[in-house]
Amino acid sequence: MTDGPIPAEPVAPQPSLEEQLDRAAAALLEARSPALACHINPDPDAAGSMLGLGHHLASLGKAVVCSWGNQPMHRPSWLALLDGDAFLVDPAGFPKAPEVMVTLDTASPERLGALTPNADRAKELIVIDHHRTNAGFGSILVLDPLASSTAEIVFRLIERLGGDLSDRAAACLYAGVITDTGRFQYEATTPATLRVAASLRTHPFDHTRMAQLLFEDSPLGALRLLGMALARIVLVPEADLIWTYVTQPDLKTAAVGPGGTDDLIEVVRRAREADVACLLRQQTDGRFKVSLRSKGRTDVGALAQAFGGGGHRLAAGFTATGGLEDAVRRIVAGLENAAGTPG
Ligand SMILES: [Mn+2]
Repeated sequence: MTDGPIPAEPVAPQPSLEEQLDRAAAALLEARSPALACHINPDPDAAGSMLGLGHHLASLGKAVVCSWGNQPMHRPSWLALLDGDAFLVDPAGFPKAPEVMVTLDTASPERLGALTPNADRAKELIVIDHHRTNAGFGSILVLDPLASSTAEIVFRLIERLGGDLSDRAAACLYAGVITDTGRFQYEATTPATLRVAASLRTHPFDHTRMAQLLFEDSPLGALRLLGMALARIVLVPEADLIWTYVTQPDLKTAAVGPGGTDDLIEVVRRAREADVACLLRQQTDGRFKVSLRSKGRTDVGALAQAFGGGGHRLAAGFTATGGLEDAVRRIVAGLENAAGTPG
């Protein structure tokens, strides 16, 4: 039975989204010192939606703190674009029991890492997210699985909060939107997304420099590592899959640090011959972190969920526990089963 077809989960729009946005805005307008957190190892949507909201709340006179639950916090090079030094604190400096806490782009409390207990103790917990896998938590849930990015939802929240959007807040949200839409390429990019982006772009931040720092700022080692991963790429036609991997020794050879493997999947997924691209990256504990991408025919979100992970329909991931070969075997079996399922 465990090898049976993976059911596709219906994506239901939140019927009370507008109401929840209103409730979130009201709670934030009441709050004196809102505490904002995003998921561990933040991407630009996580950090950008957090700091964008942070800048705006600060401009409304709030004492804002922002953090994420990695210890130590590694600050990616693009973080400087978001200008958040005034609010960013280590998890240890984050309020233990915030009056009002907001989580951004965080699909489950566990994704808060070291800040999970703080969320448990928060009096009001506002959850702003667009992950379909978010089962719902917090006291005010602003979940829109159809939104391109959490930043797009924050833009709508800021409209309700009132006040002028600052250039800094606009830059933060724009970083989130362009990253999570793959520069307006992915399925979730709607006319509404483009209108939000157009509105953000009326602010005079340097979007060209932002795009360079977000998408074209690879250290040489990351390109060497890409070369290794591409050299060993495998096509599995019966599963409509192309896959490759990188190991910890590869990272040493290429002198690549944390985050240096984040863009590899974006190149692997370009292969014409397969719908699904898979990259397995060995972590320091030996386990492989699996990234999955589909061009549209496969629900890799459902596949990742079946393996204890999560994500979106066309972009998802999980952590494999049984080693490289076992993981690939299970992915191939899962894809072959899914292909045999009508619809
Ligand atoms: Mn996101």
